[in-house]
Amino acid sequence: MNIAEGTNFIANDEISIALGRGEPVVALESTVITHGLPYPANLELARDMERVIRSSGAVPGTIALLDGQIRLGLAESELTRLASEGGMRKIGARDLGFAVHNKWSGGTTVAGSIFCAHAAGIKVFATGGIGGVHRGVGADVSADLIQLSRTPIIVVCAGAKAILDLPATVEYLETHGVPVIGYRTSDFPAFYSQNSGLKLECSAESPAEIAEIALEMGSLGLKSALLVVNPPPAESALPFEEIDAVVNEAVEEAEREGISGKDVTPYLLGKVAEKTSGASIKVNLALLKNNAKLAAEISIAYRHALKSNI
Ligand code: PSU
Ligand code: MN
Repeated sequence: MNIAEGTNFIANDEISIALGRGEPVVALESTVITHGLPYPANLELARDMERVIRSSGAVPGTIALLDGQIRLGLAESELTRLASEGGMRKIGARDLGFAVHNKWSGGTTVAGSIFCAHAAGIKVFATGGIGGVHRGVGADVSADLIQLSRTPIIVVCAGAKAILDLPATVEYLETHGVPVIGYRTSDFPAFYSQNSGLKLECSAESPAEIAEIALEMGSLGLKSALLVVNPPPAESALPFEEIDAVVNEAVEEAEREGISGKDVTPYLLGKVAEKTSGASIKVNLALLKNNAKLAAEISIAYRHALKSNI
């Protein structure tokens, strides 16, 4: 761990031991639990993701704030609290100082979580979709993108949601030097849909290949994340055109109601779920588990690659 003793950053025993022994650990965010999905789907999901990671042979580490402590690895009762209690904050990397100082509880975003995961020495992180460049003029840009550009960690996601401006998001990643690699695809996935029509330059066929690329980046001293985009499972994916129309309506409603800042993403996610009568939530759950599994496989491959490189 690169974290000073006696700070408000606490890893549970299972994770401390696994990290100490060099065993595979997969970090998970928690804004998807506090702000991304309704109760009880959020709790079911948090448990399922942890279960999938364990059954694939890695240790799951959900990151969240509980009463001002940054926690890595949560007990069942703590996951339940996060999923069901009101007043949970949405915490990005810049909020960590306030959150500890003011004893907040809440979910950490991709930006907040990868900062913590990297500080703890974790190499692989899984989420559903990353934040990105929002649609419209004077666009709101998620801090996830900036944090990805300065955190050396493998991030597994299903691309970004069509609530965002996807071409601008992909462009931003390029400008800021974040490599994007398609897992068995050459198309940037759009979270609910397998394809966005945006082409990728790189793809990988196996977790081992991804692990080797990340090691290569590390030995070169590159400081950015490696963003692995994993399309949602075919059985639950929705057609891009269908979801795009729903999103357009949601974006217009958000503008009309004057929603801004960190409330935009949760508002749009809620509207899309409402308008697809839950179909969006079904894809969301399926792809999160799919990403957790791939992340676990990559974390195992990374450990193998590391050993064979010594
Ligand atoms: N996108 C999703 N679901 C989510 C989020 C994003 O499809 O739950 C959450 C993630 O935690 C992400 C955060 O890091 O929202 C981004 O928020 P913002 O756009 O305010 O940066
Ligand atoms: Mn924002």
